[in-house]
Amino acid sequence: MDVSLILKLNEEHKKLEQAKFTYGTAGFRTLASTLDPVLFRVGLLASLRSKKLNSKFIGAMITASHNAAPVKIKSDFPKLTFKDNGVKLVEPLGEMLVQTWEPYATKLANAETREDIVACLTEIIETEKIDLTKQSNVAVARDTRPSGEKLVESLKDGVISLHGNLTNFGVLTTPQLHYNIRCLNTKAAKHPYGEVGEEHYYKKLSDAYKSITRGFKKLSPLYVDAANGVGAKALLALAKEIGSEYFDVFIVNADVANSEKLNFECGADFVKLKQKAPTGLELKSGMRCASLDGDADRIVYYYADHDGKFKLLDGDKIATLAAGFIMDLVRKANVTINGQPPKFGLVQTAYANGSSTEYASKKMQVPVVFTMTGVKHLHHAAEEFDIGVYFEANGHGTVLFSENVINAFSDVNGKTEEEIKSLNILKALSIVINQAVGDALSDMLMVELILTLNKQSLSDWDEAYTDLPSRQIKVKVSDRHIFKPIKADTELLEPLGLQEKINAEVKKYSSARSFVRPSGTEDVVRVYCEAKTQKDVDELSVAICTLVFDGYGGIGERTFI
Ligand code: G16
Repeated sequence: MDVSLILKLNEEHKKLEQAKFTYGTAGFRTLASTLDPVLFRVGLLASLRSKKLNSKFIGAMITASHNAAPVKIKSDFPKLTFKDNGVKLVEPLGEMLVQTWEPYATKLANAETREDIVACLTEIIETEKIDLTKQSNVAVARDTRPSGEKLVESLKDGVISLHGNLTNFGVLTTPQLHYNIRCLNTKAAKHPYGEVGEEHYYKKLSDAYKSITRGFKKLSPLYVDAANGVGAKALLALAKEIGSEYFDVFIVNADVANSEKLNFECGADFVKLKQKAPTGLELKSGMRCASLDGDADRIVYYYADHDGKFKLLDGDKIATLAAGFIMDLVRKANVTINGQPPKFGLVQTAYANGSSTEYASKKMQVPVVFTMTGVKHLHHAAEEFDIGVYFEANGHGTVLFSENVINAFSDVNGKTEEEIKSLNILKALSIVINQAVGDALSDMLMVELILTLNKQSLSDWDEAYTDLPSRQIKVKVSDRHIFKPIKADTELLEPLGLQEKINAEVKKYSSARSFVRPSGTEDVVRVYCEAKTQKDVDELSVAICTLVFDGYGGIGERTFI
């Protein structure tokens, strides 16, 4: 290890004393102005990870995804006071950083002195038995946040300090970086994932989509709110590649040049939480609409019913649509693995609407597994199945096909016309659906493909089940780290006594549930409530938010709904 080079470059990326960082739900995410030393250290860690994995490419995505850039200081004047950014590391096949390395990331980011940094690196090298003579390859991309450009330079210095190579892909969606990383690392594999580069990503998705929808009646236009983020440019390029004879799209909230607009009163998170259309989209009956988030890894659909009422089709609805469609195809195609039907499963989190879980487990007879919040947890759980569908209610997810099931699709030729047709659709779906990570654009094409083949409108799709009324509210507290969730985020171990108080409130309502957990991406505590009627949900939400705010250090506004 070239300690003198590390220490020399470290001088340019000094950490402010007392700044504390945690590798959370989706990596490091906090004020961009504090992230320079973190990115330098992430560059060091990514280099070590690559060396550990025989020089495989490791990805670093610089994004704060759904986090809104601006914070209002006066309700009528949205002035920027804080701007977030973040970084997450990507494993060779496009998964999130292996969880055993997260503590290294946190420890390295918090190392106070130059001696601490060297000690921490030495500990990782020794514990992981890393051969420092191996080359390291790191690839970085960023979303449209202006702070990203400078943070790439900080990361680069970290990579260079360990004599690594850095490939800079510039501005991409998060899933495009994951795609590139998987392509780079499977170039020489039996089944390469694809060719590296944005244009190849668009072509791969587009070719598979067109191969199946050709000859079917085109759906009415889709209005997509791109959250004023990187998804706007990517969707435009994808739609161009597909062509308007297959897919009509109108992109709104595509103002990438004005970064203060990113996720501001728009985007998937805003639409899901506020249960209303974003600013910039005048929702009318008959329109088909969707919203992406700031780095285009989430998507939710919505429409207005005949009475003009806003109707949301969130991640749970996407999951059940996909699961039902794929299960039916697998049955029709007669696909088996060692003589048995493929193992099928759905992975959800505590935020999944109770109706969706009941529909999946009782009506569709799909095994449902619950994990903690964070796609990194859902992804691993989904890998346990031959076909694992995972979606968070917020619209983040994908469908994973195991190698066994992909081989089974190729092994069976199909005897009847129905078998052959079903197999072709399954093969195309396994290409359209991003296998590395949840991807808003790929998920959108999956949904559009299913609706085209099923000849379904958004309201037809929505009929599968009716959501229980629910609310998710953010409460600001002085220290969210005192909240310690257990049992897949459904209960709190600490602060002592709070869970009992929550239980007592929930008991007052029929079919109700509520849980409280600290966000891993924002400085807030999230409160989720669900009950039989909207009135019950509203009352319960106010009661739980009041408990948290008054008893556990609430700060700022005390209005919850
Ligand atoms: C990230 C994670 C998601 C998670 C979300 C909210 O999304 O990737 O899995 O659901 O944060 O997490 P939390 O409730 O801990 O703040 P994104 O789209 O921001 O990357």
